[in-house]
Amino acid sequence: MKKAKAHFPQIKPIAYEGPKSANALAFKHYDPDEVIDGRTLSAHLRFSIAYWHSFRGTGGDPFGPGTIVRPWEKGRDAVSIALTRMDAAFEFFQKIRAPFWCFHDRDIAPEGRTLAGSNRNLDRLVAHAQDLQQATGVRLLWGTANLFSNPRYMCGAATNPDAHVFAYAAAQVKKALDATKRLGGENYVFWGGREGYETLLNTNLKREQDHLARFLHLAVDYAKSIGFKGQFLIEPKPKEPTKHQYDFDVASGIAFLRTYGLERHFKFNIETNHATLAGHTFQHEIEVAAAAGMLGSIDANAGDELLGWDTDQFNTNVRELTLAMLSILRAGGLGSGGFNFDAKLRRPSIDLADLFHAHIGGMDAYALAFKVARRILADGKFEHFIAARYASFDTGYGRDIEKRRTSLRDLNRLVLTKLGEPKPRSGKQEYLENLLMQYLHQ
Ligand code: XLS
Ligand code: NI
Ligand code: NI
Repeated sequence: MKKAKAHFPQIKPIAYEGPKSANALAFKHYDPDEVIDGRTLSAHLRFSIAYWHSFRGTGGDPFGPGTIVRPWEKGRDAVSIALTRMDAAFEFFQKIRAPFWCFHDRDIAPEGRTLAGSNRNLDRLVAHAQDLQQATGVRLLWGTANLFSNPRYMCGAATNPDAHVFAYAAAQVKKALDATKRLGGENYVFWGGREGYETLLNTNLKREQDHLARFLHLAVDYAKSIGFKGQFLIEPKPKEPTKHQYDFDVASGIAFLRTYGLERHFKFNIETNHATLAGHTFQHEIEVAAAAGMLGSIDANAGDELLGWDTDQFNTNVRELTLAMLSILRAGGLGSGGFNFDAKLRRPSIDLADLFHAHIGGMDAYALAFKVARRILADGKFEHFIAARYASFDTGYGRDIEKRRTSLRDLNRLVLTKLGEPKPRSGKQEYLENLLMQYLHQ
């Protein structure tokens, strides 16, 4: 492969310079090469860049067109532009020191006039991605299919009332799975963009849910038939673009997967901003997935407390991320997952350097949170507090309850003859919040 021309000539690969550095284009907390417990920080955190936001996002919103104009967005035709764009993307992945990337089929290759034409374009770009992955060492965290932008999917893809659209979406997923496998993708994501409804006046909810499950089973079967070993992930989101999305949050996702016998094949890709849209904290969604052994990966971003939609901002809230990281580390980490920056620049952030500032902040915040969470766990103060809070279930009748060795009759007798009234004990929330603050500002 010929050496591509630099698309970010002014920017050198981002280096770690430590917390005191005044260089805005340096990491303050994320040293990708730092070895912790025998693994580099880069291998612990598995950061990934989202192609759609960073290389297809233009800053457009419902009130106005895009503001971000990239110098590489020119060429003879859509495919040649896509090839150059991908060169720029891989240069960025390397300079920002991200070991992974993620994409939707339609982010990397333009749609053709027919499915066969789209597939040809995709093949072209997947071949190019293969070369670039090999040349740079950047790997694919996950692939997915865009089943929500094209007008054919306006009433959903797998949940579309028209079987023709279901079939088309199935064909598109088959191809996206082929592409993901070819690029060594470690996971494959289903985000149910328009798999929901706008009004129940025109919707058979039960039938749509059945169809969604059928669709996922078809994908599982196909993956098995081609020997794709990646982990399947569901990415819950309660709404937007639809009024109600079927994979509303992790809890409803678990219920859905179990209802249809899919739970062995899926884990969750949890997005911070989707958690908050569902009325949960980020940490809550992680805990619910971890409790079911279904914590898969993270779409790292943040919403805005004052805006009720998916603003997909870069997250520098170290407190929120430390709590999330605590739950992730307690669960034993993300396995084949990683932290994918499903986040976009604000509309006025039009400079090339802004793309770097955004990711540097996101990576530094996660690295800091990782270190603080590790310190908290090593000290064990919170662990001991929580363990002590439930200690009455470790022995005696408490243990019998957990081990299913008591009945209502037994417990009734016990309270009447021996235990009497329970003695209230403080939950100590303020004490614990202060303790957390101490760790955050050491
Ligand atoms: C949109 C989703 C989307 C998925 C991938 O809200 O976050 O970007 O991550 O389809
Ligand atoms: Ni996402
Ligand atoms: Ni999102």
